[in-house]
Amino acid sequence: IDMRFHIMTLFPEIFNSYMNESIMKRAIEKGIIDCKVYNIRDFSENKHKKVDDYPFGGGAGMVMTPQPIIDTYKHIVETNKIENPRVIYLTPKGKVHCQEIAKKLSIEEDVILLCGHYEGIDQRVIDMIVTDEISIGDYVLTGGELAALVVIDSISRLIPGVLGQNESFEDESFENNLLEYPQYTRPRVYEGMEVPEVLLSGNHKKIDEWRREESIKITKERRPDLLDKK
Ligand code: 6GU
Repeated sequence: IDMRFHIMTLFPEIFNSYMNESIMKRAIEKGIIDCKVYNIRDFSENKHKKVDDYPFGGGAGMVMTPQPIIDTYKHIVETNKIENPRVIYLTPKGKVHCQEIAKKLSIEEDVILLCGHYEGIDQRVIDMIVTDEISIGDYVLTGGELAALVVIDSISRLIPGVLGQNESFEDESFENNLLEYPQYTRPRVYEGMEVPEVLLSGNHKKIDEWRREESIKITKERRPDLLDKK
């Protein structure tokens, strides 16, 4: 197994359908990746299995308490014999996720993802175990679960063998800070709309040139910030 994901969450069911479908399912069956989900509530020592409490200093909402989270973390590290794991806390306060971060994480053996809920988690958890705080964009979600799935997906598809021969990631959007060129398939004419002539020419040098020009054009229009990064 090349990569093991360990997800800490209060809503473990969210991950089931995703992990049992399509490319992720295939990668798990092939033994390239593994994904374990841990319910933080199972580790609560409170008699009512409580996992949150009021914020000191007052304010709206609830804060996740340290004990169940830290005990879940210890369980993960001990049962899987992990040494210095990356622990990613999904939060809108985090660094905005991108292809470069996905690439860096794809060389790890174990990645622990911590999904927050309510108004967040006690800062001491972050200070004790969190190595990276990641956001998936400038909007607010109800919890970190969808963000964890986005991060897991973006990492998984970079691990050799996860994508098939025909799903290469080498010349697509963001790998070269360019948006993708337009794609066409059969039929050659649909509702009177034709496929660009150059794509039918068989001249691969011309086709590559056309695609590169189209990529630059669309990137200039939609994401000029990417061109500055190049
Ligand atoms: Cl990682 N969590 C939440 N709750 N909202 C978000 C987010 C994460 N990233 C963007 N919005």
